[in-house]
Amino acid sequence: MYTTELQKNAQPTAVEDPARVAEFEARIARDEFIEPKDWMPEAYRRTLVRQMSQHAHSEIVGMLPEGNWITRAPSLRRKAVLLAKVQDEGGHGLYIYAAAETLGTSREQMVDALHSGKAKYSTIFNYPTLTWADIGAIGWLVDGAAIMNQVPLQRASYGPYARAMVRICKEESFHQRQGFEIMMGLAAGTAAQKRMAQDALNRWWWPSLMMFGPPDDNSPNSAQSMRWRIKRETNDELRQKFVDVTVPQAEAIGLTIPDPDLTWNEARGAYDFGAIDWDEFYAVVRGEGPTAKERLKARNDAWNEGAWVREAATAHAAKRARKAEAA
Ligand code: BYC
Repeated sequence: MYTTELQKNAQPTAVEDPARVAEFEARIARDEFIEPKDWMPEAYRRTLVRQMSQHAHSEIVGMLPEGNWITRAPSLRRKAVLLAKVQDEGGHGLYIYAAAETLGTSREQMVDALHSGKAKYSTIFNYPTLTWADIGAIGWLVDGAAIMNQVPLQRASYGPYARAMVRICKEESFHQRQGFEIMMGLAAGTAAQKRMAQDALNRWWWPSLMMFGPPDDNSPNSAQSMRWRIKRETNDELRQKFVDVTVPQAEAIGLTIPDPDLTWNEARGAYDFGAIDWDEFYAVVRGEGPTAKERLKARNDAWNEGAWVREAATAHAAKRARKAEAA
């Protein structure tokens, strides 16, 4: 389970024309966007399909933990905001699937890989949302981490991916603020509300740090993706930036980051933080996360229950095409 079949099943790379490879490398060095019809090395194409399909799956699976709270949001305003946010995530998934399709892998192939459990999606969405404060913590921390990772992706070398990220980042920034606003309200509320906010922070903090991926010295894809300018900053660099931005936000609303080793390092101008439990990370990547089975079942059920809509839309399109031909 959880191997990247789309990448691993790809045909072995044929010997590529060195002149074309050199021209491609030169375009990357000039910071030009690579577009769908441009020549590109097969390994570059495979890396993009791998990362982009995982990214799209994360957006779609990521709708589930928050979708779980739409009917239980504490006010009409909160319900409207959460509904809009969850819809945005669905839209993000669709932009990224569409961008990934320009690389020659069909949406059906990508979605099949998700539904059969072969594809990866972000570890963070395999944790449960137990209280309303979790919705605040997801917006604040998970969307906050996502923005940190996605801002540099706006300059990824593949044009359709980079352009999809521009709109996504704008929407994510609204998501982050709505989450922080929920946490701010709870932290300034009754003692029980403040405890609920702190409990959510305690449970989401470490998984949020894991979202950035393994440490740089154990990240097999980073070096090549940095050379190709798909990734512009490493997993550890982005994780550090996230910690540095988020700690003062927690302090501002009177919550405590659950890390006794967290200290400001004057010399580095950054926070030192405690050790991440990488065993937990790899277990969740292997599909052993607390809600992994539930998430996969929910996606498969949604797909199966929506079959009639796809069939009706296809039949309608065929009817319109026949009418247009006859006219
Ligand atoms: N979870 O060599 P590495 C959102 C895998 S959704 C699972 O560092 P890379 C939102 C990695 O795939 C937005 N797997 O890889 C939605 C690789 O395995 P494969 C989520 C992970 O690609 C709803 C292996 O570990 N954001 O914002 O250079 C509600 C080695 O890693 C994870 C994205 O998807 C993980 N956390 O770097 C709220 C960002 N980390 O593929 C919010 C797009 C690593 O070789 N993706 N792995 O079998 C990326 O930026 C990069 O792919 C990563 C990993 C930084 C995640």
